[in-house]
Amino acid sequence: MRRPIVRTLARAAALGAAAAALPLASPAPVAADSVVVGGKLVRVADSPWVVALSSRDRFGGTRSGQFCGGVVVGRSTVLTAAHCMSKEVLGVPLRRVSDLKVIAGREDLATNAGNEISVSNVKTNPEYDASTNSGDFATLTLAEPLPESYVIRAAGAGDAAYKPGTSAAVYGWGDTTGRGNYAQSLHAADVTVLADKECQEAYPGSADGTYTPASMVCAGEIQGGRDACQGDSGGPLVARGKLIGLVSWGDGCGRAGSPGVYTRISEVVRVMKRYA
Ligand code: 4AZ
Repeated sequence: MRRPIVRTLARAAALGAAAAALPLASPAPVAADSVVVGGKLVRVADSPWVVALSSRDRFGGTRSGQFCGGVVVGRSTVLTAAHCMSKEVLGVPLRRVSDLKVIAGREDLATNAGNEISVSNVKTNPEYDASTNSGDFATLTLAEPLPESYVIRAAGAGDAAYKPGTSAAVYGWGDTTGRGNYAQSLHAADVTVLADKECQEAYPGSADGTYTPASMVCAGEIQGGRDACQGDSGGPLVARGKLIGLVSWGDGCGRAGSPGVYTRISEVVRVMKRYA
């Protein structure tokens, strides 16, 4: 179904919090190849740049208020998806969310490991277009800096990490089945960077969005399987040890012929320089 991604995410995140309160209620089988459909559990110590965005006021406390992902690109700078800051996701305008936090160093959302850091400023990309999904990023400024060791390098334009066929990994606490089963602990899935032509054929333009090579990159397995899903938005796609994308959109999760679409980081870097 082609539904507005952002509304689905907000509703799903709330449901996820409720489901997590009953961990034994209905343990859905996770297909071996189906995260962050088709993913595996990973240690945040091995990927310290992955962070959770949290608002307990909006999403409840069971999973630390997690509703989106993010990635540390500077000691005080986190990137996420622009759509994560929208009223559709938050349920209220961003200015009404008084407890927005970045959670670093916590793989299990049921614990209080790591750090919760207040966000002192949010800047949504002025070029974000919600109708095509192009330019889907926002920068968060942290009230206190993280250690330098948390920062991941961004892959610039022309970096080999963007080459079709490159192995990449996507990280998040989102839906692991496409049926509203939100992860309690951090997952990652291996996906392949696809050629722009394949992405354009998959998304020539619909209510979901339009694949735009200049500002997007797509990844997955053309036969379906491993993919990002609801709740992973804003989280990192990493290849060759560098950040190449932010989880942005797609038609469902892990469907054959519907790869995950990511905000292209080289474009984020370009736009950030322009507005710096
Ligand atoms: C979402 O709704 C979403 N399969 C994120 C990623 C993908 C689809 C939907 C990619 O936030």
